[in-house]
Amino acid sequence: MKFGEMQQSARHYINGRWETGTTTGTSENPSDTREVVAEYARADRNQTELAIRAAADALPHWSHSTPQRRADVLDQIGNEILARKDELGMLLAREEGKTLPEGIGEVARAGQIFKFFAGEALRIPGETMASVRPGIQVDVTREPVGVVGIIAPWNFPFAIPAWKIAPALAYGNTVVFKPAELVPTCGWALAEIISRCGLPAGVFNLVMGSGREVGQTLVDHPLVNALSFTGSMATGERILQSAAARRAKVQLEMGGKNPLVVLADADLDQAIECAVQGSYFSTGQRCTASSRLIVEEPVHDAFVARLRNRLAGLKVGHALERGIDIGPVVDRGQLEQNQSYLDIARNEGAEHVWGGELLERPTPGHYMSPALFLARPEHRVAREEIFGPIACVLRADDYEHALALANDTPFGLCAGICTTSLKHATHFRRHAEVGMTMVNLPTAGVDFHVPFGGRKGSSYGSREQGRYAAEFYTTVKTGYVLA
Ligand code: TXE
Repeated sequence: MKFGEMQQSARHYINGRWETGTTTGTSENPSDTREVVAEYARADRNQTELAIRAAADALPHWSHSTPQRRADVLDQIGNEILARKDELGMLLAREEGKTLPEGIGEVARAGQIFKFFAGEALRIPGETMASVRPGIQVDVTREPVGVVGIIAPWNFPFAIPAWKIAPALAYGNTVVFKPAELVPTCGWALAEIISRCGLPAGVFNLVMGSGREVGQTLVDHPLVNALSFTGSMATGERILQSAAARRAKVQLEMGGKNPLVVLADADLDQAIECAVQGSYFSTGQRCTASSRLIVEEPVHDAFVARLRNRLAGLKVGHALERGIDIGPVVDRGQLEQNQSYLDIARNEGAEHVWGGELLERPTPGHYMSPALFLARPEHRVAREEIFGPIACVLRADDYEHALALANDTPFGLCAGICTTSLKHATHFRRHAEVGMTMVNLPTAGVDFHVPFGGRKGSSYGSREQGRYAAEFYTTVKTGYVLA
């Protein structure tokens, strides 16, 4: 099957069968809103419950499957994703609006994640220890946590589901996966590959539909043992409360308002590239985007002038057009939210430097030019996650002031610094209150084999990705034997 170019008809995958929904929806191409990417099935509460029961029924068998079996399945999924990265990348670009190279890159990353966890399935850790009592042996083993509900956002419709589904299956759990409503076809394409890799019925299930109905059913259902969510802070908070009330295990990845500090001794060309890539690529729709550029006084004006020139040269257009730097905003709602922040910024007194206009292109889409403001730390544009191609520059008196500004946020996902000073880079790495730091690199753009996640309002629960994912997708058992 080729998913890249045609209109698709996406169905749920429940208990090993493809099912129509109780209703249908359509997903559209944000680069050309006349184009329907797919007609997709939407589930209600009952249909979601069927998927949850299927996952619960499949658990005893799958949780005792051999590591080799799980490794083979995950490796096969990873191989197929990698072999079809161009076609799937095109589907991603059509449905989410990333540029084609970004889409292909994301799909390749999803494939690598499955292959990484194929290896991890063979390396499930355990410990043996000497007991403090005579004649006793102690060991600590890891077991699957159970049925995992996976609730994904729209901004990485292949990579984020991959980094949740792959470890869930690797460690012997069963899955009910709900993609975001804006990108059901990407979720379905992933499910279509997973459906052909030899998993027993019910081990992996896909249900599409609204957060309020499908998502909330997953959150509230007593058979769902663990919930992995990526999305907005408001939804994450709600999920946390419901999950805690019934003591389900929960892991939340939410927003960011990531700082990129530029010190006076930085290589300014490099700093500008870090800012452009980190703040504006993928249309700024990344939780790791550097939406706060904190620039030390001596280079402030030169940095702003050069960044402005660079922004003026960026090409915004149809995600599949060759040579485009920035695709459209994902949908009308997000575009309106972005535009409202431009008004908020101006009304609060932030100085507009560049961009933010709605753009006309040959195809009707949600296009806007990248925007830059000079802001003060108290401005909302410098405090709230906007999730669009909008960044602000904050002026810092010196390094200490820059660090204080970097940490002055309710978020704590990622922080970057551009400097040639080892002393400042080292200090920053130690004192940035975040889960990930970058030196002379954009804040966005991470490896797939090491932990991903943050502190403060950005994340809750144990880390995703790398071998640290075992923390969430397994539960520990301590065994004592009289020897
Ligand atoms: O997120 P939601 P949305 C931020 C970003 C964006 C805003 C809104 O600022 O503008 O969130 O995006 C499901 N129970 N981020 O509306 O609502 C929902 O269906 C269970 C940042 O897309 O949080 C979707 O599958 N699930 C973020 C997922 O939750 C529910 C990435 C995320 O949707 C639910 C995305 C409920 N009650 C958005 N309500 C990042 N930082 O990466 C919704 N959902």
